[in-house]
Amino acid sequence: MSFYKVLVIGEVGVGKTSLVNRIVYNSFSEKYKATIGCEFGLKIIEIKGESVRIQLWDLAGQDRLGGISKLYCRDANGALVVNDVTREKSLEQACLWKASVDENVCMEDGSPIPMVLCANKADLLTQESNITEESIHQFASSKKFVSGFLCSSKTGMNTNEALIKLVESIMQKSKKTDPLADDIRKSAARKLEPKNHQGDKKKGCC
Ligand SMILES: Nc1nc2c(ncn2[C@@H]2O[C@H](COP(=O)(O)OP(=O)(O)OP(=O)(O)O)[C@@H](O)[C@H]2O)c(=O)[nH]1
Ligand SMILES: [Mg+2]
Repeated sequence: MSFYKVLVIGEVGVGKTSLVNRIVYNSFSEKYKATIGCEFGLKIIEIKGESVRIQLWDLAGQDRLGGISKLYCRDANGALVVNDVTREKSLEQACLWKASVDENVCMEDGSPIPMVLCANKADLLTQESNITEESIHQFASSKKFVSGFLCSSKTGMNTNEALIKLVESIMQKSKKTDPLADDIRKSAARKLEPKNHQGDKKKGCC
């Protein structure tokens, strides 16, 4: 079983914790409780016949001001960059988060780690809005994200799709750049085996 570390990043209140809770527990709460430091979620998914263990690092949105910590980025295999479609400048801010990760971590060959844009809170879009699945997809490609999804942590729209797309890209890229790393990840995943949980979210600071 492979093991990947995925960062979940974006501005305060865009819905990062909600996205992780939707992915891990298939649940949603309207209540807002700011994340302090970092929380963790664990999700196992099956991709192309292979079980993949994904550790989601849900970072506090308020932390970008001082630059995303190198410590959080260390050994990250990919990131879900979340923005809130109801906020102006939210897409630009997502790009700043991406740039901040790019400054701190890269693949073995120096290329950027894969990141997927999650344009969240799609359930709040009005009929008049010009934000569409296509416009998000195009914006994401133009800014060098692997892909972009219009999604909703509230309804579950495209949340799993975004994660699967990211993990597929991580798998593809890591096999190309570092075939040995796959064995290391598999051995790391085996060490986590005894827990035997499908979903497990812990609070903590690293
Ligand atoms: N309508 C709607 N509300 C959402 C959605 N996702 C999150 N919210 C709400 O937005 C608020 C903030 O969500 P969080 O998931 O805590 O945001 P966060 O990005 O983790 O915030 P920080 O931890 O402070 O960085 C909460 O009240 C959520 O219920 C969504 O897809 N649709
Ligand atoms: Mg949070």
